[in-house]
Amino acid sequence: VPFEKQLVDLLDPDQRTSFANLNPLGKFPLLRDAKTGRLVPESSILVEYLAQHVPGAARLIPTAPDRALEVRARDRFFDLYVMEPMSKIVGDKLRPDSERDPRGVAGSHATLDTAYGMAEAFLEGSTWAAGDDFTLADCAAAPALFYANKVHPFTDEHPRVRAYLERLEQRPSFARVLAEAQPYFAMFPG
Ligand SMILES: N[C@@H](CCC(=O)N[C@@H](CS)C(=O)NCC(=O)O)C(=O)O
Repeated sequence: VPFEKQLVDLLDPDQRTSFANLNPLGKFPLLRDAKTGRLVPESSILVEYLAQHVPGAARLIPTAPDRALEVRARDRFFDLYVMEPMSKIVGDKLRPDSERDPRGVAGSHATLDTAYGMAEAFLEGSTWAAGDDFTLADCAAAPALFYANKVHPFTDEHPRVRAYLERLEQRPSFARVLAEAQPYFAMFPG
């Protein structure tokens, strides 16, 4: 789908205010449909919006209801149980020592252990997160696993998860995201 990318620097007060006028929660990505002016926040909704409104857009949720549920369940799994604990660990690293939350961070590491174990099991015999087709679940998995692996590295117990992330990184769309994000990786706390 053709699109025009607009980078927003939240450290710039004017840009922050303009963006907050469009999306008060201040979260990326935000899609603006140039034809209708409609604003669409939330990545998973944005993917569904494109499938509904743009001919030729990828259908990343299967039409069969049972398969669709499976894909949505995996999308939620990666968003809530990999992305969320990863963000908690990263957020904690960015705080001053006096505001750290060791208990919350330990809980997040434990959640990632459990989630990696679950992913290791469901990836057996599957190329992608919900079977042999690339779906919305893989869009959720890509950034979540990429950053989770940095703050809570995969071990030898997770060969399938590791190989899965490698497949995701080779996918042209995700490879492009990683290439465009390269200038900002230095800001990620090590
Ligand atoms: N549930 C949202 C999460 C979006 C999100 O957390 N975006 C991050 C960047 S990837 C963000 O906007 N961070 C800026 C901030 O929280 O100030 C989605 O899937 O779109």
